[in-house]
Amino acid sequence: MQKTPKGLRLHIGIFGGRNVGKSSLLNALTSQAVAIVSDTPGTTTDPVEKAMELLPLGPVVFIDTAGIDDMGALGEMRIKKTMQVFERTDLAILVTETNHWGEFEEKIKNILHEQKIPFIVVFNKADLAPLADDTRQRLKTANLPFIAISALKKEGIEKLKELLLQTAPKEWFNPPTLIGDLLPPGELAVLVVPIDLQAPKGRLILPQVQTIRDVLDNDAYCMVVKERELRDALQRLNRKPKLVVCDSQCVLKTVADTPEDVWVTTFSIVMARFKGDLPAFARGLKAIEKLKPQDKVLIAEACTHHPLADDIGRVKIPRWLQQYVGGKIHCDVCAGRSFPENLEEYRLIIHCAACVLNRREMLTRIYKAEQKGVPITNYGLTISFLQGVIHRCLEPFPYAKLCLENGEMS
Ligand SMILES: Nc1nc2c(ncn2[C@@H]2O[C@H](COP(=O)(O)OP(=O)(O)OP(=O)(O)O)[C@@H](O)[C@H]2O)c(=O)[nH]1
Ligand SMILES: [Mg+2]
Repeated sequence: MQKTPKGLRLHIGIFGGRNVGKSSLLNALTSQAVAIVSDTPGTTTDPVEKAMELLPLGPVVFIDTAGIDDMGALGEMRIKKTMQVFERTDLAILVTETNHWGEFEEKIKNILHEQKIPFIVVFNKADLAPLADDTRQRLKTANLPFIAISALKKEGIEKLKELLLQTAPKEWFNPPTLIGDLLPPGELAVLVVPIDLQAPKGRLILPQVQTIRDVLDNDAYCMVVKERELRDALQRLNRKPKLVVCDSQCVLKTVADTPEDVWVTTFSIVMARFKGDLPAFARGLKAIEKLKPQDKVLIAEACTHHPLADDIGRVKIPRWLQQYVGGKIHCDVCAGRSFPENLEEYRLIIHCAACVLNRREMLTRIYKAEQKGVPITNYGLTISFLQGVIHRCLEPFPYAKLCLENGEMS
């Protein structure tokens, strides 16, 4: 099974003294009984790892560790293993019991500071006692993000996830490449850019420009053509390109004109991976199959452009959806920075390419949709799906393809 490589997952280490509830917290975060919990201190001996998709962070792996205050010979070995976990931790959770801050907490804090690992202090077992003012004050003075939760009662878990998002290393939100990883140095990509009414005069749009820049940054090269010239341009080449990337609106023709053994995808799909969560969007497509006449769909547009007569979000997608469903679909449009609160009213959210949003903002929108249990996808994926070519377009992204086929979660 194709999964997100471990190296591409954000590693979240859970550290703390024995019996503070680290394993209970792992289970609460993953909603699964992953780790053994007991009131005997020293229950966890070896680190326990659980990979999952944690929206809005995307693919993560949690690592539950043995209590670092463990004593005796066996304890020393455990401490050693726990110490090794720090080395692969991108983001840490320091767990302690409410209002307790002792020698071991101080020790872990120092290790995390030394290794420059961002972390959150979690005061667990808040059901037993509220967090005292002087504890709050102390943490604030030390400038440490903290939260009081109850792993047992599953209280504060959602807030903790939000705090994880805020504390995650910034680089995590800036994936380095659009298509560079699909295109080894020296390889060719063909970019298909239709020049229609919606194309801005005298320039290309941001995803096209970003893709060209990304190709150059990766020491590959590209050819830019309009959809009508693609077939002829491909015939002139003495070597097949590695990849063809097209505008979603000409995906059908591009797929037809590209040899079977050459990858075809769309700028929307590339941007969905770059800006959002491609597997989540691929899963969201399954909701289209279940749409019924009179269902409500939210069309979410991040920028506020003046709608044209044949606007993609307002006219074309609603029209194609209705043809697919065979009846009326109520499409509401939200534009700009505001994202409505009443998401639960919708069967599906179809988002634009999010050129003007950053990755964190887009991931937060996906997270909000997920919290309300509403599937979300984007314009380009929807178009490729409705045109029947989505499987071909997801070939370069096997995990997302699996999500479309199986609704694979992690
Ligand atoms: N009241 C209360 N008890 C909790 C909470 N979280 C965990 N516990 C209890 O604390 C005990 C220890 O929980 P674990 O999750 O095993 O703690 P741990 O930190 O993994 O312990 P070691 O693996 O031994 O280091 C168990 O009896 C849990 O039921 C909580 O939020 N509130
Ligand atoms: Mg444990």
